[in-house]
Amino acid sequence: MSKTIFVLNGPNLNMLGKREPGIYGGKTLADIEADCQKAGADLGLTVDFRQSNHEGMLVDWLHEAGEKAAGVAFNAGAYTHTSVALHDAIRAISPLPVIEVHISNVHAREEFRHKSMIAPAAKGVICGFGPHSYILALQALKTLTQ
Ligand code: CA2
Repeated sequence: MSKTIFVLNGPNLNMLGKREPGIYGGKTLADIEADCQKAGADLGLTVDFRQSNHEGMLVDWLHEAGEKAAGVAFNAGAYTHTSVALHDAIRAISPLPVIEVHISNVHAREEFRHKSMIAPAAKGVICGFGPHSYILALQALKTLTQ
């Protein structure tokens, strides 16, 4: 049976492709989901792709992943830089591998994006490769869960 990977997306990622294409590119979140579904199928993984603007919903989904998933690719959006709750939720589902994902290179941007609250709890971090960051995370999770 194929393993399930949760791909979780935080606030404002539903706006991708509609605003600020200079930073995040022209793809919509639906385009990125389609790419993840294809890559997941090629890797023999089942992808459960979700987005919420609400921190508590992301906490609930991480807890759900702890019961149902083999790993998580997690773009927490701006909550990356602020959320102790998401840090704690990732630790609460340990040792489930959670990979922090960003479309942009957060280290080449404003100072406030250089700090991640979730990176210390995550298995690893992938950022700066545009939407391909998600595919790299799925490939890493395939290897980690074999
Ligand atoms: O680069 C990433 O993937 C980010 O997680 C994207 C977040 C940002 O807060 C993080 O620092 C880095 C922003 C999500 C998308 O926000 C939009 C804002 C306006 C228009 C379109 C998207």
